[in-house]
Amino acid sequence: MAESPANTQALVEEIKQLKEEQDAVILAHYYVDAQIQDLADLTGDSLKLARDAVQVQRSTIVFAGVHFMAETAKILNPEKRVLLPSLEAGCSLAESCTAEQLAAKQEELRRQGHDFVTVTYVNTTAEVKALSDWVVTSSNAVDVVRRIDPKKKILFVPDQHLGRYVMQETKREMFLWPGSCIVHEIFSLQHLAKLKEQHPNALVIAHPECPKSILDQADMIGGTEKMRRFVMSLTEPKTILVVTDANMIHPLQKHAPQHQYVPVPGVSAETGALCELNRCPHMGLNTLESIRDCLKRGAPEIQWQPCFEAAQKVVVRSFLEH
Ligand code: CIZ
Repeated sequence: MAESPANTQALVEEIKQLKEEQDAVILAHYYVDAQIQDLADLTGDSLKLARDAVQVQRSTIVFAGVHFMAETAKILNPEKRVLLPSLEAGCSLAESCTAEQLAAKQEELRRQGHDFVTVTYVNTTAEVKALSDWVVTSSNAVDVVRRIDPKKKILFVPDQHLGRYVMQETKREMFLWPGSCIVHEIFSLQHLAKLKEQHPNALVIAHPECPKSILDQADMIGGTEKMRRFVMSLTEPKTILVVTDANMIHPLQKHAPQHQYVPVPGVSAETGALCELNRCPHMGLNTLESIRDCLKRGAPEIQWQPCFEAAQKVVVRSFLEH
């Protein structure tokens, strides 16, 4: 049941107080609930939040996002306490590529005589990052790939759609891993076509984790930070059809209120049911209550793991030095 406004306000005040007592900051991804984004000290996509995390002065970071994001914050800040409101907040992409599977693929390509580098999307575990040459996000993947020695082949893991988009933009051949995001995979081409008919002057902005059939309909393709900057750059009011997690509409609306935003629905692959607001269930585990509880208990905490050391070298090179 939804909280009453008075209860919500009391919860927000309690979190603010706990944040002071615990010397904490809250970092929130654009895909979490609007109330949490408004309460956070910093919001952004995973690249911006990873870079923000290294500037944090306080001793505790509460990461309102998913596991790989909090893990990346810990990798970059070993001395800080990093809390994640729910350890269950995972990612279908991270699950699709284990370290064992990646090591086996790399071994197979080496045996076949390929000279390649491994470019890994940030939506992966630290163990997978530790086996990689570069870690990329949807914000910097094209730039990073453009700088890779053209004589090298590229193994891109685990998002096949982002990989295909990067291949198209950079004209680099890649071996693609067959992973995909459960949110971006299910946007309905049919509903997008209907919305385009209803709003003939609308612009379509789509995330590169979407399949090619959707990206072919887009006026602008980009990660969430690029979307935010794009809508801010348009002074004339527009209708914008948004093809990413529906919670992204909140920062778009906040930073560029001159436009009308329309979420494109998804269709469940299993049941065929329509999701008017297509949102990541893992991000949905971040609630005001779970943030309050994790600040109160000082848990769940991301603990340093031996593989973080190797992952740190790759993440620092990719996010902070590149
Ligand atoms: O990079 C991120 O934060 C993700 C998962 C999406 C985006 O484009 O912001």
